[in-house]
Amino acid sequence: MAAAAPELVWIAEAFALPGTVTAISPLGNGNVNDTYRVDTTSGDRFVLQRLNTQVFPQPQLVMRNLQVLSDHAQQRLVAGQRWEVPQVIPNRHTGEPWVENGDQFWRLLSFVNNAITVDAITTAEQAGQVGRGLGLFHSLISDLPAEQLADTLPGFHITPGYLAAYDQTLQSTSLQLCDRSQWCCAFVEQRRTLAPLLEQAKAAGRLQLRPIHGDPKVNNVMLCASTGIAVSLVDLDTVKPGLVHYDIGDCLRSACNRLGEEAGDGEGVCFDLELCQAVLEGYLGAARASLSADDLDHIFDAARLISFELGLRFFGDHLAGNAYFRTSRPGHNLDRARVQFRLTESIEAQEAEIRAIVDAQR
Ligand code: GN1
Ligand code: MG
Repeated sequence: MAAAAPELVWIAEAFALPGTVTAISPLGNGNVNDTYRVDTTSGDRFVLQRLNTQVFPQPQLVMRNLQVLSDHAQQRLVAGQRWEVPQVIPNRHTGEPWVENGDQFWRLLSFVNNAITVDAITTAEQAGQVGRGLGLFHSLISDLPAEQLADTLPGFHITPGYLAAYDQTLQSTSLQLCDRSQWCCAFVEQRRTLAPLLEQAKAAGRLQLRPIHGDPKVNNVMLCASTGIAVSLVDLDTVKPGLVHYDIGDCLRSACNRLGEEAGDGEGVCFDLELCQAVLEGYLGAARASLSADDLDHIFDAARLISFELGLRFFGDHLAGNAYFRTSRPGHNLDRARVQFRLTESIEAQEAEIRAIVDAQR
């Protein structure tokens, strides 16, 4: 057995695994949950995750959504189509889809075999597959009644809420703001009026609530290791009713930034139009039928707003002492914020070109 913390082995084996555990190793680069790969004597692999219950205070609801989604998608999948929805492995003692250990909440999911993820896109083909993956996911869940899904994270992607929280933090912080932070403050001030854009379009009836993924950044799309095609969208904690624009914006902001989210303090970050075109072709090729003219009109706004929003969330968390996003060095969330703000600037500077790419797909 490779070295694995005995506590982790105990937790993994509390689930109804075939065989016993042979190895447990950290998996992926999530900012919120803890994720491990579990290997077993049966040869099957699994994904073990500790949910961050500060972020998801009702983890049972997260698991119920996952079950609803997975049941629905299984019925909708066409025979022969390679698309995988992670399956939940039950607790071997209680049958529940989780194991609790003190105040820790754990789950075990099936592993998507022969598939990879990338933290930053390098080719237009990958970008096209990431877009197609999101489009397939949206079309699979488009007829899942939104009311069957619980809201696992109230306020998620409601930009005015993040702005209000940021204002409060800024008022109460005793941090001496460095030049780089002051640049971020000025950046937010200049874009304050953007914040309610998507929420206003929703209130005006131009955009409708639908089931969404909530977090479809590039490294949550799994690509077949042999063919490169998208085969799964993982990290389903934030599946809930929302605007597909949150997803489209999140997919674009992460896929069209070749330097990735961890690009130092943002120097050189830009929004790549070739990748944008590929993402949208892939996405619309799979999901075009469910989008209205109003939906298409708001794609540019979505890309700009979700980049800005994530920058605001990172910056707010930096000011608040890094309570939400996991960090690995001082100033990490400030750097991440500046990456997203540089990306926002680049999106703004290319508004006409981005709108033209959308218009060419109508
Ligand atoms: C968080 O945990 P992870 O890395 O999948 C966050 C997303 C952000 C993302 C940025 C529940 O996702 O909203 O876009 O970091 N998830 C939550 O990397 O807040
Ligand atoms: Mg996530």
